[in-house]
Amino acid sequence: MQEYRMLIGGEWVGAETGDWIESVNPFDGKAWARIPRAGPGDVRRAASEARRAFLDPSWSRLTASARGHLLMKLADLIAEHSDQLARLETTDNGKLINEMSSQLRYLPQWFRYFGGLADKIQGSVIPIDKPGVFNFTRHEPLGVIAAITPWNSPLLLAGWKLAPALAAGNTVVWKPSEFSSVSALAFARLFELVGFPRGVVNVVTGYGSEIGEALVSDPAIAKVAFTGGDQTGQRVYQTAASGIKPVTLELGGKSANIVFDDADLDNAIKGVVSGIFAASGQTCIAGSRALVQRSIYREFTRRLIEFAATAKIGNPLDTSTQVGPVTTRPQYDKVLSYIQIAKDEGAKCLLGGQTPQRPDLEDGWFVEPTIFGDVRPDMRIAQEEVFGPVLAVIAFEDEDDAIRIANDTIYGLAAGVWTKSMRRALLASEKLEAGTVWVNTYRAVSYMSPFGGYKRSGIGRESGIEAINEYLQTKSVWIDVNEPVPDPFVMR
Ligand code: TXE
Repeated sequence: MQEYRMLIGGEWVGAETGDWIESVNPFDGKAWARIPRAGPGDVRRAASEARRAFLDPSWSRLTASARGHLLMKLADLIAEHSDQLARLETTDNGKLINEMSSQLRYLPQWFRYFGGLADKIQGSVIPIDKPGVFNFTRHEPLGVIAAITPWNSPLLLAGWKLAPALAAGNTVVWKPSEFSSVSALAFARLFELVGFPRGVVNVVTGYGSEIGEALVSDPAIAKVAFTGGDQTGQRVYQTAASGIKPVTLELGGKSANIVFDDADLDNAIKGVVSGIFAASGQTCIAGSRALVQRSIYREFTRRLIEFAATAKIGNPLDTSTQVGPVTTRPQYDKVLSYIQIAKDEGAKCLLGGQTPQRPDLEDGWFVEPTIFGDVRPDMRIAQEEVFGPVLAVIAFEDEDDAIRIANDTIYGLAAGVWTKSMRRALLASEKLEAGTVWVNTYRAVSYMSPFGGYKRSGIGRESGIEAINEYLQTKSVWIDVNEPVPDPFVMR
């Protein structure tokens, strides 16, 4: 059993209680590593170390260019270690090695992009309407950022927070998911190797239910950047509100892949499959609803089932595997319970709908790629986030109907549109209530493009230039050179 330690104030430590959590491999259900089970005391120490580091001249007096350079060096180191980190992630969360390797090979770009932005954060000189008075703005870091991350793409989603937060000059306490902390603890070594001052990045591991609130409410924490479920996100938001702390929240969705009757069906089928089965449905942007125009509904579902049925289920460390296990036991139970709910509500199970009956998979948390047809938009399977390989197919009549159904959920993270018509593409991209709209593609993300949710899918944006503003605050500076000082009893 491999043992990992937390990084607090530059020291590698266990939990102060001496407790551990066993990390389980979702492929065989066996514990393979252990991580510290931090308590509120560990969190307090990490937050205060991060605050100390924020004020320490080794970080606060570092030039923005030097800060950016550190992030670039970190990017190179991530690239060097990407294979090793990807294997850790796959062993810990069961997602395909192909998927985790490609995420890890892409991750350095976030650190390069925001590293490059570090010394381009500049205020403005305002031609203020008062003679003899100068006014300019400074964009300053907020202080200590609590980065709370989930288990589905542990390092990628952490990078989306850490890269802009550090580029802006903040320090960080990072709490990865209790289900997938190993790669975070391995990754934390890289900050040391690059030469970040101690305490700039701290990693605490433990159960969200035991340390989440202590972290969010700690007075040293200035802001919370969270990715996870919407119920937890709501709690984090409420706790942050009592300290008047800003948040960025990325909370998942029920994204629609809309297939119009003029679409290239081969491409649309690949897009729909990649949206829901590629990561066993465990992505916030999962296209978990396929909205298909009635005139092509039969042909589309027939071909979709044919294609999805060929997906190879197996060991996620095998590069030929296309569908791996579900990451956590609670998630596995949740997915199976939604399959039952869909059946009970009268949706027609067209593919899958159970665990694969194969001896080599029986210890893992596997669910077959599952497709439900005849789904009505008001069914729970069409409204609630399952976060598993379960697709709901819904028929629509025309453009207005498609948009109405697509927008008829509490979420608004992403949407896909499959059409050859430019008019339909533009119309849909304008009317869809979603932070991302893909036309004739799906699951494309980039460090350059803003990502985030409408409605209950979240607050704020990650990636792209504007993401840096999530980690900055503006100060207005006034300099008055007038002599003598005018009437003190009148506003200037
Ligand atoms: O997530 P949680 P869970 C959705 C998905 C899934 C559901 C539940 O639908 O089925 O959420 O998953 C930490 N204060 N997504 O329970 O609880 C926790 O330790 C502060 C969507 O695993 O949201 C972890 O680090 N933090 C999603 C992080 O929150 C707390 C990704 C996320 O865990 C806390 C994952 C608390 N009180 C799940 N309680 C996406 N948007 O991609 C827990 N945490």
